[in-house]
Amino acid sequence: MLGSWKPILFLLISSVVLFFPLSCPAQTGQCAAVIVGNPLPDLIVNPLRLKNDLLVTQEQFSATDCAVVEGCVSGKGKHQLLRFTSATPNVGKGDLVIGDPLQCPNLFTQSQCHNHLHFKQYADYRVWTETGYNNWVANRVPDQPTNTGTNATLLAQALQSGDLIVGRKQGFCIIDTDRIDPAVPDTKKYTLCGTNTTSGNQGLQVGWEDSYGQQLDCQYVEIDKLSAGTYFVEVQTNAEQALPEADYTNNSTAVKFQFIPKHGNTPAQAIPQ
Ligand SMILES: [Ca+2]
Ligand SMILES: [Zn+2]
Repeated sequence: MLGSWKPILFLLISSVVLFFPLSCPAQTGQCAAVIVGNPLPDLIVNPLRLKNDLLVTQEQFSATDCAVVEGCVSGKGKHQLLRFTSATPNVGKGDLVIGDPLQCPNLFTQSQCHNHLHFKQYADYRVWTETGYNNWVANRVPDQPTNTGTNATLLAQALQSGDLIVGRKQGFCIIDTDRIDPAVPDTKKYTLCGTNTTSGNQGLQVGWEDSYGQQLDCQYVEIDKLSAGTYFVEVQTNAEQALPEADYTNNSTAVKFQFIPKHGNTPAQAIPQ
């Protein structure tokens, strides 16, 4: 009896071996290593989340607050902050696989204050004058990293001239937060940030976004001395191209806003244009 099952069993196994890789989404290897032949992820910044969640706050910091220790604000005391949400969808054809950040010292640094690892190059936050932003968009090289060549020079010049009012990097844990493509399965795969001593499992599935809400620590830029006027807030993900992507030219999003400083009892406002 068993003998007659053998050919069927063989067919079954060989078809599983042959076809499973095709039905399973291709992805990067651990620590975002490129697997030759596999489609790459493609990160973008969600423009609506950035636009909808702009908020100006006044907040008090002590010298031991992680925001001060980590350099999210310039020092202790009261600061005016522009808060916003950064959400980064993966619109590519391959998952971004990172796995346990403890195994990826090339990508992550330990934060003693937060007791977890930060991927420092995940998102750059910038506030620009109108002139400054228009000049940046006209002259930057979108497929090149921001830490070398023309882009690095433009950013340094803009910071010196005051057209780039503030620019800094935000540490991230990269996980599936929200599904944005209804065509992909509604099951999270990468959910665990990990800590400095326990393993995590980070990554970003195709059709999902990693979202950092405006209420979170360090989810802002300091705008203490900003005067009334029109500005741009820009978020660029993977600006230094530390993670492999199919396309680097779509990694930046900006929202134009009118800034109205606090007057009398009316709090300061950032009104998206
Ligand atoms: Ca991209
Ligand atoms: Zn942290």
